Amino acid sequence: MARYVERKKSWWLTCCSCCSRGEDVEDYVRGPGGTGGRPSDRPTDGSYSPGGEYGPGGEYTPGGERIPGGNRATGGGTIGENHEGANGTSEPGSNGNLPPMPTGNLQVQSVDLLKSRGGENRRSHHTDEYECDELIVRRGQPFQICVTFQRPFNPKSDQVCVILQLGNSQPINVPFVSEFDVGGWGCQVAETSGQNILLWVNTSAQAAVGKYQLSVRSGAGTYNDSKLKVYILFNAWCRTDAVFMDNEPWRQEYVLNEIGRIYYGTEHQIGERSWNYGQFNEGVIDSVFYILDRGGISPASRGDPITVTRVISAMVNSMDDNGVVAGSWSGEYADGVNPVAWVGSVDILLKYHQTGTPVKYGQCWVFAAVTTTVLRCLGIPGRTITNFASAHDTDGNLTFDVYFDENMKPLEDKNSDSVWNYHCWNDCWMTRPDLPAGYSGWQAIDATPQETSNGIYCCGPSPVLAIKNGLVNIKYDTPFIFAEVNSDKVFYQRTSNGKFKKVHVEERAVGHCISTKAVGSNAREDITYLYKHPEGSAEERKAVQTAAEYGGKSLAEVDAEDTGDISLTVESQDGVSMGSDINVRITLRNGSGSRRTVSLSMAVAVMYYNGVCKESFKNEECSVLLNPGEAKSVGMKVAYSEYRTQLVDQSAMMLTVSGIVKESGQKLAKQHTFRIRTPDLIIKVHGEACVGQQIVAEIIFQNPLQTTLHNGCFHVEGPGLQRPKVVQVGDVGPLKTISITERFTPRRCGRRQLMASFESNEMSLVHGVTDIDVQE
Ligand SMILES: [Ca+2]
Ligand SMILES: [Ca+2]
Ligand SMILES: [Ca+2]
Repeated sequence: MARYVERKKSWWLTCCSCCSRGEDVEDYVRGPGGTGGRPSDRPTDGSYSPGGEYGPGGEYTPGGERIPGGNRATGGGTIGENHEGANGTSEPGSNGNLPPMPTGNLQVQSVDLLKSRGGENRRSHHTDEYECDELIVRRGQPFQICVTFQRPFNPKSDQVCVILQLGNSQPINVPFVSEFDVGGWGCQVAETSGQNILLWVNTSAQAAVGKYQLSVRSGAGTYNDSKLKVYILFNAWCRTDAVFMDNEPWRQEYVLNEIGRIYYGTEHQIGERSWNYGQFNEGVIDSVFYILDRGGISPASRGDPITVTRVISAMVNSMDDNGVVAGSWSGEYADGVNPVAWVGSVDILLKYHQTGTPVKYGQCWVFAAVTTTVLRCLGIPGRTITNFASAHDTDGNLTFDVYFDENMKPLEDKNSDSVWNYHCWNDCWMTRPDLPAGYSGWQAIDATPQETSNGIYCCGPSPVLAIKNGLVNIKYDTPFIFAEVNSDKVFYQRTSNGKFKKVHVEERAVGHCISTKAVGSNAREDITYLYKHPEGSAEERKAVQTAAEYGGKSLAEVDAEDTGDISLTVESQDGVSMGSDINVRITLRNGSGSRRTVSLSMAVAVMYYNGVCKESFKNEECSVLLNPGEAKSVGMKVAYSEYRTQLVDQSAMMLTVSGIVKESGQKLAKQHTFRIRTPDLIIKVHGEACVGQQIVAEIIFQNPLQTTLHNGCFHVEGPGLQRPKVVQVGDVGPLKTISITERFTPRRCGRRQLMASFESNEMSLVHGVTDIDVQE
């Protein structure tokens, strides 16, 4: 008995304001034979059947009992007004001693959202992987709920109405419909069984995404319970959803895959690492909704992926809005986490949700990877992409500009444009009803704070096709992304009157090997063709020309000086391991029929991956004499002892070669970047992995250097396996091997990946990953 008293009490306390006066509700006498009403009594064959395929023996009689327009009872008054309180018979306390009311106004006793992770609702909505016990559904697709009343439901005379409300926005009264309108709000009775009814509830394919409160109105009033939460997400499986993606393997990858590969390095030495997006990890979905709240998106805009992704690109960086990740390129990360040490997004998102303050620190791949997590968690197909030799056009003229003095020495204070060795951003998939036809599909968004758009640090969505064709008038922020992938590199020399003249244009310097993880495998997929026409093609020149015209600057004005008869190429060894010397070779070719003398300057500087160089630490000059038609190479060695104290985060260096040909006055200029390779971690798993059973993994690192690495630590995590964890190991001696042993208990079955990284004061960017097959 006490159980029912308790339930009745909570029922009234959360009911509509007219009833919830806070008085205790005493007795609540269960009726004779009242064993029904438990959710377990519901039919179990409730397969996904939009359009009203009712279960066997369904008493549902189409026709009479639907509620046209949603919330209006046919009897005249609204259902909400028709509760018994109006007659004084169900005032709290007033009916306590009455017997049950088999014929009274229909009163909801309980609502079961059928939300279990392995249940039909969550499996058919592809939400069963979320480590969250709420009902999570994708919009535009029906789900079932079971409603239990105090007496049998009479389809001929009873009405019920499902109400969904997002925050304080206008509640949605889900109308009863005879057939589900594809992608429209609607409700149908699937089955009745004694006091239970099984309802199909269909949400609009334009519904705002978020945490809704569900309530049910019946003849006796509205049943509210704060526990009745429904999380509604975007739906790539629904044809009428703006993020619909008509390809199951793509959806598996771009919505459901929790693990990604992120590419970095240089176009010649592409590195790759695994990343735990972890969009299904416990707490992540709430963090993501928190981000939307912090981003201040109105409920009306929360259904629009254009607005939502633009706000995500703003909120993932901390600029303007105290968003998720604080960027730093300083090399000093002591008061946070070194950007290269993160192994996944989960830690970052959970920390942000807990503290409400930006998490330190990130660089482009961290911003992009967290963005992918947010996109996939919300159900928007998304991927992380890497562009090599990515220009950052700081003055909006759509060219990457490099300035030299009269002697062809770089003018670092004037060179504000830069080329990042690589830069990461995101593609996300949606229709673009706001643009002329043809721009639906992949859209680029970039969450790394680089340049403001309408006054805030956000970027995109910009249709990838518009970027490809140089249509920089197509919103949003297409000029910026166009410049990243296809700006011309223009070299200027200061003349004696202090003005600059163009001395060289490289049309192919920017935007190479645009990469993303392939669908269904760990291979690298080259998607450069989506972002630009082939270098050297007429279409590519047309795109650059088009962009320049929209940018108000015709390339016709840009006449490079005659390129001359001496050519210059630079090669460096591929993938030199940390600790080894590096050999660079500069080759000059004389294409003329005369002798040529070239004065050459070479400068090597350590660079941050964003293209910003430290002051050069090695400079050489020489003079090269070339006979007609002759080619000559000049070698340059950069010893480990020279670079070891110089290196910053990503172990990259830039060689700038410039020169003047004595006889012709021709200017030569070339910038070449190269990268030092760091070692990999080895991960060994001991024993068979089963859900709920502890297993052991050994993670091994060998110091390749003759020097001690200080303040070493490992980051370890894997979705469904191991929550993010940091293990401090202190100093690692010269050439020493260390290992750590991690014990963890897999939470989910299937193929999982365990990832680890190692960082120290002297060396970071050390990663490892291994597959683990987890049995049920
Ligand atoms: Ca921001
Ligand atoms: Ca520029
Ligand atoms: Ca180009």
